[in-house]
Amino acid sequence: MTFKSIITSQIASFCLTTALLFSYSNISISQNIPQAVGPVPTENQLKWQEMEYYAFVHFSTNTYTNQEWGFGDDDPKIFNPTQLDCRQWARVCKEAGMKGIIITAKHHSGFCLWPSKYTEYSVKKSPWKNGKGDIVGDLAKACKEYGLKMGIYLSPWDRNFADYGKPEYITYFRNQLRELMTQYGDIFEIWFDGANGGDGYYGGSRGTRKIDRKTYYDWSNTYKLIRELQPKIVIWNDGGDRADLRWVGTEEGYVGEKNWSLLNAKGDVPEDMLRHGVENGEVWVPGEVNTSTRPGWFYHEYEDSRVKTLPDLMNTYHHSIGRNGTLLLNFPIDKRGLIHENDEKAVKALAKAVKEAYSVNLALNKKASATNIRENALMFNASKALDGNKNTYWATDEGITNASMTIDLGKPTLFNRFMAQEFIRLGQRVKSFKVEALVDGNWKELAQQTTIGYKRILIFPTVKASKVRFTILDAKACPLISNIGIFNAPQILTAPSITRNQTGEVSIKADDPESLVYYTLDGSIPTTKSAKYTGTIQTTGKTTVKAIAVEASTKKSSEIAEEKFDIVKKDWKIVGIADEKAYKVIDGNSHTAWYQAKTQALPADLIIDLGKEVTLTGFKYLPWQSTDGVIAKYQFSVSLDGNNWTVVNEGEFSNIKNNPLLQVKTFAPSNAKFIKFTALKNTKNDNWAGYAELDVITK
Ligand code: FUL
Repeated sequence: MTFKSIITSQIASFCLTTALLFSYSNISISQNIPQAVGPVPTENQLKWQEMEYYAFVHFSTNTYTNQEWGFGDDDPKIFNPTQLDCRQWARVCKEAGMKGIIITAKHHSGFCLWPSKYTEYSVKKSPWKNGKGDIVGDLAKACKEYGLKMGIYLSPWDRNFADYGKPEYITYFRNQLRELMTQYGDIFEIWFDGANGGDGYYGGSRGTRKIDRKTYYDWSNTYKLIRELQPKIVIWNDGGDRADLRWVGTEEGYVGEKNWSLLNAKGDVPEDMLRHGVENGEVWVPGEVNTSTRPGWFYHEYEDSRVKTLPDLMNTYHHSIGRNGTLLLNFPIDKRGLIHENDEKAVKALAKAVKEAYSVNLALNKKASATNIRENALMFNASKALDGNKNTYWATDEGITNASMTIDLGKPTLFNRFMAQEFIRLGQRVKSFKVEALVDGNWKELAQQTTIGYKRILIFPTVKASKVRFTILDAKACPLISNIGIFNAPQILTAPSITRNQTGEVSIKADDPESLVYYTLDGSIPTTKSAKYTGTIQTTGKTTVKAIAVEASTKKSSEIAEEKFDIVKKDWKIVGIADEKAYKVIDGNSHTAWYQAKTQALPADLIIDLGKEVTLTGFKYLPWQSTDGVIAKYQFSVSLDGNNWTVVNEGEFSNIKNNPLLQVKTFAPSNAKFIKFTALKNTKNDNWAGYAELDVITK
C-alpha cells in the first residue's frame, strides 16, 4: 500500500465513521441500548410477574365431605353454604396485599361453581340460592369492586363426566372453557392441574380411565382458543405442552434458590428443572409457587388450629417472591362460604410484617458508583438502580459480565435485607453475585448467591455499615439491574417455643435467630432483667418455664410463652414394645409421633414404667397432627407392680376429630409406678393408635 492510498483509506474510514455517528445520533442504537439475551417474557408474563402475590380459593362439594379429591358422585344437594360472600374473599385478599384471586371453577370431582349449560353437575342442582346462583359470576363482580384480577382453575380431569377419556370430553371441556373465557370479563390466569385420569364415578360406570397427558387434551388447539378469547391471559399447565408458567415441583411453598425463568422448549421437565428452571432454556416459563394456608387445599375443621404461623408465611414469602417466583396462596373456603377468621388473621399478619420489612428502602436515591458503566453513562449509570423507576437500569459495557456497584448510604446504617431486580424485559442474565458491607473500614461479605431474575431478596444478620458493594460475579451478558433495595426488617417477635426432652433439658427457641431470649423458672413474669437464655437448661422436677423473645436494638418484646412441665421422664421405660420409635411418645417433641401397628386390632395398650412410685391426678395426650390414629375413646389404668391394674379414668376425647389439640384429663389421686393407656377407638374406626406425646400430672 502506497502512502497516498493509506491516507486515502484513512480519510475514507474517518468519513464513514463520522457519517455513521451522524446518522445514528437520532436513533436508539446511538444510545447503545443492550439487545435482548436469550428468551424474554411476553407482555402478559411481565404483567403477571409484577403482580407477585395473589390468592387461590378452593371450594367445592369437597368442602362438605371433608375430602381433598371428590370422586364425582357426591350429591350436589350437600353444597349449601349459609353465608357465602365473595366480597368477603375479595376484601380479605385486598387487605392482605394480594393482586388477584384464582377460583376452582371445577375441581377433579367435576362439580361446577358456575351454572354451565353443558352439565347438571353444578350449583344449579344445589340448594344454594335455590339453584340460581353463580359463584364465578359473584367473584368476578367482587374482584372488580375491589380492584383485583380474576383467574380460573378448571380441572382437566373430570371424575363425574361419563365420557371422560373419550374425544367427546374434549368438546365438553372446550365448551366449558368458552363459557368461562367469555362470560366473566378479563381472566388473568388459567390453571390446568396436572392430576389427570384414574378412578372415578364417570356417569355411574365407576371405572378407571387412563389418558395420555401429553396428547389427550390437544393442548395446542386448546391454548389457541384461550388466547383468542382472552388475549391478556397467562396459561399455567403442569403437563402437556409448554404453557406460559410452570409449577415449581412442590406444594410446600418454595422454589429453588437458583431459579431461571427458562425451560427447554420440548421434552420432560423433571422435578429438578421445575425447581430451578434451565439456565440455557429456549423458552420463557417462569415459576409460580402454589401453597395453602393450611395442610389441605380444601377446608377441614380439624385444620383450624393448623393455619401457618407468621414465621412460616414469612419464609414462604421469601422463598417464592424473594426467589424470582410469584406466590399463589390458597384459602380453603369454609362450610359457611367464607375465608375462615384464622386464615384472615394469618394473612393480615403477613401483610403487616412485609410492610414493616420492605416499605423503607434505605438505598433509594442514594449516591452510587460502578466499576463499569455502559457507554452513554447518563442513561446506564449506577444511580439508575436506585431511582425507584422499574424502567431504568444500571448496565455495563457489552461483554463485561463482572462488575461492582457501590452504594453510599451516607452514614453508618443498620440493615439485614438486600434486594436486587434485573430488567427482565431484555432477558434474565445474572448467574452469580455477592453483597458486601463496609464495616469499620473493611469489606465484609454478607451473602453470595446465584440467580436474580425479576426479584431476589437476601436475608443476613443485621449489620451496621456506611457503604454496600454489590458485585456481579458472572452473567450471560452485560447485567441490567433495574432496582436495588436495602432494608432493616424488624424481628418477628412471636412468643418463643419451649420444650423439654426426656432427660429434663429445657430448650427455648425464638422464631428470629437474632432475637434475645429471657426466661424464668419460678413462675414470675420474664423481663430483660431475667436470666438470658444461652443454651439448654437442666431441670429435675416440676417446672414452669416462662420466656420472651426480645429485639436487642429496640427492646421490643414478644408475648410471654409458658410451659408447665411435670416430673422428669428420665427413668421412664416403655414396657413390652420392642420398637424403639415408641420412645417418641415421651420425647417431649410434639413434632415426632409413633403409631401402634395397623395389623393389631384396637384396643391397644401402651404401658409405661415410671421408674418410681408417684401420686397421679391426671394425664395428657397429644395426638399426631394428622387424621390417622387419632384416639377418640380411651381407658387409663394404674398399677404398682405392673400386673394388677386399676382403671382410674375412661371416656372420650370430645371433638378431637375436628380439633386434634392436647387433651388433659384429671382423676382422683392414685398411686402408680406403672401406667397403662388403652386406645379403645379412633376417629376413623380403624386399627391405628397414634401418639405425639403422652404425659402425666402428679399431685
Ligand atoms: C393439585 C390438586 O390435585 C389439588 O387438589 C389442588 O387443587 C392443588 C392446587 O393441585 O395437584
